[in-house]
Formats: sequence, C-alpha cells, structure tokens
Amino acid sequence: MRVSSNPEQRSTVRNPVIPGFYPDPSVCRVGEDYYLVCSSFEYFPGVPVFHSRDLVHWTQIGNVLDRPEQLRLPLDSPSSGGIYAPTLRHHDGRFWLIVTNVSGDGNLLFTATDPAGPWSDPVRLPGVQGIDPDLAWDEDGTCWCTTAGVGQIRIDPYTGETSGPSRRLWSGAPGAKAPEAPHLYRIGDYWYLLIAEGGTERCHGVSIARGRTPTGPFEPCPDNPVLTHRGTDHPIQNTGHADLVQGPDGSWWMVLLGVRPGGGTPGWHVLGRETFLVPVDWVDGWPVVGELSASMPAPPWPLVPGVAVPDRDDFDLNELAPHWISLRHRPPEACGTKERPGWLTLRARGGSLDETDVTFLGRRQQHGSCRVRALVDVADGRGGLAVRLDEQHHYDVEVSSGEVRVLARIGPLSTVVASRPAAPGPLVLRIEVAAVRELTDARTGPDTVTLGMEEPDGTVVELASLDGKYLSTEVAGGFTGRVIGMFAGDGAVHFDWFTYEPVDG
Ligand code: 6LW
Repeated sequence: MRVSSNPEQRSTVRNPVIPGFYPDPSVCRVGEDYYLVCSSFEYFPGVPVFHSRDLVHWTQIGNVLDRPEQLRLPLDSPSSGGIYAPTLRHHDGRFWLIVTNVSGDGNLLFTATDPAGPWSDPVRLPGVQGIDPDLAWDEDGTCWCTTAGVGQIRIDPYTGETSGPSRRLWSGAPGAKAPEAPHLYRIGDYWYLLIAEGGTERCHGVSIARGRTPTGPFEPCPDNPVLTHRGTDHPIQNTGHADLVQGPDGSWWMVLLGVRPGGGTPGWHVLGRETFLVPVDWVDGWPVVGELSASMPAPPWPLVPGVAVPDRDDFDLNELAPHWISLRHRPPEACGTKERPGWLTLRARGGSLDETDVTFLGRRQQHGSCRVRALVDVADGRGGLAVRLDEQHHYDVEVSSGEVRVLARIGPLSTVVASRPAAPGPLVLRIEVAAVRELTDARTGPDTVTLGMEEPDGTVVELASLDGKYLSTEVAGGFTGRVIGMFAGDGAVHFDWFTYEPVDG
C-alpha cells in the first residue's frame, strides 16, 4: 500500500495547529468536517471540542463536559488530576467520546449527535481499568476498549458493561517505558495499534503494531518508533500521544502533542503540550511519518480559516464563550454576567490562587508573547489578574482598598514582590508576557512576565518583571500549561472587559 499524502506542495502552514495547552489530541472526520478533542485536567468545562474543514484551522465549538453531572471534580482534587486523554470517534450516526476522570469517576463514555453539544450524561465503565481509553468497532459491531498498558476488553457502549477477559495486547518496544495512548484502527487488510511510549517528557515517541484481528496478535513495526524527537535538539520536543485521520483524498495525517521549550539549557516550555499536525505516508503497510516542523507544507486542499478567539470580551452576553475555563467547577453564583449587566462578577471562595477552590476564570496562553488587560472594580472585594500553572506556581497582580500588589508563588516560596497605592474606582490591571529572543547565558529563561497597572490617563506602571521559567512545566511538573485570567480573593470582584492580544508575529 502506498498512498502519497501530499503530492503537490504549495503554501506552508504553521504548527502547532492548536497552540497552547491542548494535549492528547484525538480526531475524527465526518464527510468534509474534522473534529478534535483534548485533555482538560482540573479545568471546567472539560474536553474542548474543535472543528476544522482543512485539518489546519481549528475553531472551538464547545466542550464535552459542560454540566456538573458530567464533570465531577472534588474541590480539593490536585492540579493535573481530573480529565485525561479522551478518544473521539463517529460510529453508527453519532459521536462517541471516552475519557478518564482520574479524580473521581474513572472511565466514562458520552455520546452526541452534534459534537458542539449537548453531550449525554456519562455512561460509567467500572470494568474498564487504566487511562487513555480508546474505542473501536469491528465488522460484527463488537466494541473494543483499549487502554494504556496496553490492555483491551469488550464493552457494551450503551450500558458500560464489560464482557470477556481483559487481555494484554502489547507492551511496546523492549526497554521503552509507559506504553499508553492506544488507538486501534482498521486500515486496509490490517488492524493497527498505535501507541505512545517513553513517557510524555523528552523521551516521548509514537510506535505502531499490526494484526489481522482487533484483538491481535500484533506484530510491531520494524521501524518503531515511527516518530520521536528524543535525543535531538529539535525545537519541537516531547512528541507523542498521536491519533490518525484520513483526508477525503485518501491521504493520511497524524495529530499529536509536542512542546516548544524556550530559553537556555535545558529549555523551559510554558504553553503546555500543544497539538501538532504531520503528514503520513504508507510504505509496505507501515506508516512513515513526515517531518514535524513549525512551518509545514499545506495539505493539498483549499484552506478554510476558522474563527479566532476574540481578543476582547466585554461580558455583554449571558453565556461565557467556550474558551473560558474555571477551576474544578463553575457555580453560577460564583461566576457570571447577570449580577452586574455588562460585567463579569467573580465571588471569592478560597482566598488566593494557592487554594484549590479559588474563584478563577481564564483562558490558555497561546502565544509566546502576549498582553492581557482588564478593567477591574474591587469596591466589594479583592482580586485581579493571574498567570497560573498550578496552585504552587503563579504570578498575580491584585487590587484591594487602594493598593495594587504583585505576588509570586514559586513552589514553597510565596512573596509580595511589589506594591503601590491605587486611586479608588475601577482600574486597569495588565500582564505582559515577552518571549526572550536572545539568550544572554544558558540560564536565561524562556520569557519575562511583567505585571502592573495603568493610570487613569493610560500611563503604564510596571510593578514587577519576573522570569517566566518558574511558570514552566520543567519547574512545576504536571500535564498542563499556562492559563491567564481573572480571580477573586475576597468578596465580589467585577470585570468590565478583558483583552488578550498576541504580540509575536
Ligand atoms: C495521558 C498520557 C499522556 O493520559 O499524558 O502524553 C497523560 N501522554 O497518555 C496526561 O495527558
């Protein structure tokens, strides 16, 4: 079998195709439409859903888990817990989404006729062990659920019941750790079992095996891993956790996660694990993955730009746009636009971003350099803006009773870095993230985070410039990336507008 994915290459397009903390992509095509989902961990709503017509431009159309009955995250559940690694498939006229809530309900299955929602209530899968569940149907309609490890069991996707033995399918390459992220496909005469291995850090890679039946036995590809950047200084690292999709012209494509470390050695990545696209050819019945680069040849079909997330939100609508995310849950009384029309009101629970129940509403940082501003009214409380990786790693600029403060939390250290008086009344707070363009030495961080405010006449007051490496995954650990947003630390805090402007080209 040999199918060329990209016979005539014209323009180029940019990778990642979905920048920012959008890891563990799973994709499916229905006619001319592609749909893609990602992990969401401690954030609510969970499992963002994207749509594309060209595999390159993606528009978020909703979230699978946007009701409390679907996403139960204990208020004290840890960051990087929660929702791991969904698989999205279209079968028998509907969309199927299987996912793990590691902080509660385990493996869960949801269905929808429209991927923008609404999605069903969860079907529980108590008999399915392990993270990274995959769904595949064989010719007689049997549904196989394959999980990290790599194990497999037969399920009834309508009831969640399992039947038959749970079987170990494959352990990946000898010596490679963490065989995970399995996806099973019928392609031509074979069933292919795609996995990630090496762990989601610098050793990550993609491997594949094939068999004549969905239950194996599976023969590993002689060229495994079919994709890895381990041991290289490629600007895109940690490449793995992939899914395959076929274009309407018969070409094959892989979506996968990768990271872009910045700064000196060993490099710090701050945007989390992002979603990349790469073409796939088939040679002798095995996939050959093309080069994964920041600028890639465009697919051989018309490009259809999506709808960008607006730079500005005036909070004039009753509903919040789907890119806004909260921590663990979003009770309407703590976060909404109805209390003061045209404003977002956040009501405090936890007193700071150190606490897991803090009231926070943010969006992913998607660009190396960006400027965030918001008009804040703290007549009834204390709050402001924050760049957040987790409870132990965040920089905040907050205002209360006539004072603006910058706070830094880095691991066990928490300090007020700067403060100054502020006139009463609403105030513009701002955060500017600037990617470092020139390394002065090996310890140079990936970016600087400058936090401050604006005087009523628009004069910018920079209160503190902090090294961004401390808000990186290499320092903090975990599976997420930076989220920038608004929080309430005390009482009610009102936000008239919020802007996020990319600054890099
Ligand atoms: C996910 C696993 C992985 O379950 O990281 O990179 C875990 N791969 O497959 C969390 O995203």
